[in-house]
Amino acid sequence: MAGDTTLKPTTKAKPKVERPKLYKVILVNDDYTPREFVIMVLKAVFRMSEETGYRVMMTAHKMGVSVVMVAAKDVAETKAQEAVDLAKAADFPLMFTTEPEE
Ligand code: TYC
Repeated sequence: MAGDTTLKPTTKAKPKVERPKLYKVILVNDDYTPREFVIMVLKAVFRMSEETGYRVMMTAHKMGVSVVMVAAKDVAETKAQEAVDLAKAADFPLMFTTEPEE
């Protein structure tokens, strides 16, 4: 019918482009794991060069902790687990943890 207008409800989709939170992998110092072993793990799991591995290891050694990488949650957790598994296999107490970035 003329003049008959049906108004469709307009649903305006709010663009929700929230980036997934990134997670830090953190290397934790201890008194027992040899420095060379820490560097070996950093090179093997995190593809670091000898120089970068040495610097990251020394930061944890001196400061207590050091950020190793920042990645999506699943990647960070998998890498941390791989690194801890290598340490466990060699009977060292070396720890890697993950935490969300602010
Ligand atoms: N503190 C250890 C040592 O003196 C070396 C070490 C460095 C261990 C960093 C863990 O995350 C670490 N042998």
